[in-house]
Amino acid sequence: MKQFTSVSDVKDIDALVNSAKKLKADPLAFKTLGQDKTLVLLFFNPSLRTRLSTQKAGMNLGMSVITMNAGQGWQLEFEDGAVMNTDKAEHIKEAAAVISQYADIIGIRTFPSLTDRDKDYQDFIIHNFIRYAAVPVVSLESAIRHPLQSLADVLTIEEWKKTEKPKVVLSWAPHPRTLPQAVSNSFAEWMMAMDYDLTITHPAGYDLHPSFTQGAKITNDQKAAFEGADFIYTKNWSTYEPYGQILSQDENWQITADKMALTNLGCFMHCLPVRRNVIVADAVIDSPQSLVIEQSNNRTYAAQAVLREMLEQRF
Ligand code: SN0
Repeated sequence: MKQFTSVSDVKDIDALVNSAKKLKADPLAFKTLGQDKTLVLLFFNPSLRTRLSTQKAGMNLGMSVITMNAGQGWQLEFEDGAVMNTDKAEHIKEAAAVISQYADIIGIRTFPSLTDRDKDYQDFIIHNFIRYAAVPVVSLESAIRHPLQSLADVLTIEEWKKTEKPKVVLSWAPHPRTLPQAVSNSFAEWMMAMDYDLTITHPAGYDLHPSFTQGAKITNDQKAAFEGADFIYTKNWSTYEPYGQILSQDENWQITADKMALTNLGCFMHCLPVRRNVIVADAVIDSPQSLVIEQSNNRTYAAQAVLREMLEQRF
């Protein structure tokens, strides 16, 4: 695997999920695989789980890990042929090539602008890193996808599902800020790749880009969507069309115990961080049906499975 930015970078999803399962059972089974190798993690945006779980994953494989908050020093230039006489001090061509001198694998987190849809949906920053880096690149959440989160979510569903093809519902819920579509886009494409029964529910105007949701059932009726569900995956996102807007803050979309009662004793999932009593009621996130901490735990093994593949050069 030369890059990990989306489910389409994965040749054999079942093998990757199985590898993550095995690493969870025995996290130090490959503790010398990454000896004398360096993982450099660059964060252009804040992170708690991704930062710590990916570091832990690298450490479990015996790698040295360097983590850096990027974007707080000088700004990078990404445009080809730019005349660099403004505020951008270094071009991505040099930056990615230089980091490749120190790193055997590079991880990058970068949020979308939510103002320039074309640039965001080209996944401009991560693809420029891939273009100019000499080593494999892992997405730690890009402008439009969060594949390590989705792999951890698949692992969690595989562990908790009661039927071969569970009914999974991705439900929008309200949030006070304008958030990316990345987690939801990625979740939808990984659910389809796993061939689960996926329903997406959101208020009118919140359709995700169809390239991520093709094949899913889509409804504006949240309660109907919840009927018989095995998993409720909740996430807020801002609109795709018009881009990056908040059209609704309707608290009737919050995940409550009444709504969970419509499900097939369904589990509650969220990638975190979550706004309690805005996105989800305390009674739901604090219930035994809530898998949020287990999802976070599985982030380590998702990252470890991906790093393992890269270290073994299986691409
Ligand atoms: C990010 C997102 O993509 O929605 C990261 C999720 C893994 N979430 C937030 O930025 C939430 C911040 C907030 O103010 O609640």
